[in-house]
Amino acid sequence: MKVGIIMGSISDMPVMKEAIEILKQFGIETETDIVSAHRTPEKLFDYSKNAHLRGFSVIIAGAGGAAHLPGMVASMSPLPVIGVPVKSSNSIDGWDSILSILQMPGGVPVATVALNGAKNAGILAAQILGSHDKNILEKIIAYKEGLKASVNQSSESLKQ
Ligand code: RP5
Repeated sequence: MKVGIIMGSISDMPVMKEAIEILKQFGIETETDIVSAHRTPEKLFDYSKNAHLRGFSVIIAGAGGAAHLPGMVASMSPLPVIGVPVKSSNSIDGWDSILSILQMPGGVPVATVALNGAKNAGILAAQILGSHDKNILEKIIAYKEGLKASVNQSSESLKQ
């Protein structure tokens, strides 16, 4: 089981590396590549059509601007696709990326996370794998316990 992480440009990497890092923390194998919907359409087609045959279970796709990458992957792949809107320009505050990824037509879902939300994309991918892998599920449970402990610790520190 491995997660495919793709992005439209190397300039998306500072955001997308958070997905790679959190999946590494969960001990989940990833493979990262640059696939541009507009600049490498043949590669997009090949990647989307073959990802499930190459052992991927989930695809995380990040892009900015006219961010058609996640939706186009979802149109051709049977795998769940998680879309990460990347804030790549300041012109309209990332709304271009968000709306391009979020507003998919019925029948072709993309699970869209927050703007620059690559960490959550990684966690969601782990949860999808964890739904049928006990080992990963245990790690997700421990991760959530860690979140709770950290909030409780902050709360306690206010009382001292
Ligand atoms: C999108 O355009 C990429 O996903 C990136 O977010 C944005 C800018 O790409 P570069 O011009 O930096 O290659 O396709």
